[in-house]
Amino acid sequence: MASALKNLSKYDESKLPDIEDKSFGIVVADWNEHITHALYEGCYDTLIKHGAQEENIHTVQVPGAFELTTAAAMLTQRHQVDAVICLGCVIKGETTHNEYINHSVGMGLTNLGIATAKPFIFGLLTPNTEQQALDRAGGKYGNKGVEAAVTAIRMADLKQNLGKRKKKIGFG
Ligand code: DLZ
Repeated sequence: MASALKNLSKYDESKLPDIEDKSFGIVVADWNEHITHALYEGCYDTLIKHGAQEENIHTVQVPGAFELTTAAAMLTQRHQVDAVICLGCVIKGETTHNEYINHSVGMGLTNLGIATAKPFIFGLLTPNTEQQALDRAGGKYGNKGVEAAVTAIRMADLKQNLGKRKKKIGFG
């Protein structure tokens, strides 16, 4: 198991670009809020740490993970953002609700990204147990909210660099 080997939230901070001029949307689901709000904190703090201005981070809370994609689309209609990060946690239960919600969010964000050529980041935990979620929301495997923020920063930068017509992006 990859995540059993290392804390995936560790990254080389010096390799990330400054994002002072970038805007972000964060959509966070309230279901399992003891998990998702920890993801949000990790995500928000990471954006601020790398230079994002508070006024350029637009946060929206939604009831559950299923609502993430719709709210992400609404947010991009209202605000000019360089990336949208969606955070949620669907814990497997007795029924297969988790499969429907998780697939729907995955496909929804993929479709939004393709349709708008904008990064929509999948920050949805899909654990089998609550403990697995806690381990990834500031626990022994780090915080997936931090990782989602790092991905958003890199993707926002990618879009800007593509506009500069560089020959190679991401190889130094
Ligand atoms: C209904 C439901 C269930 C059973 N479990 C979760 C969950 O673990 N995590 C989550 O984010 N949302 C859950 N929901 C709510 C749905 O995402 C959605 O809010 C409702 O089905 C209404 O569309």
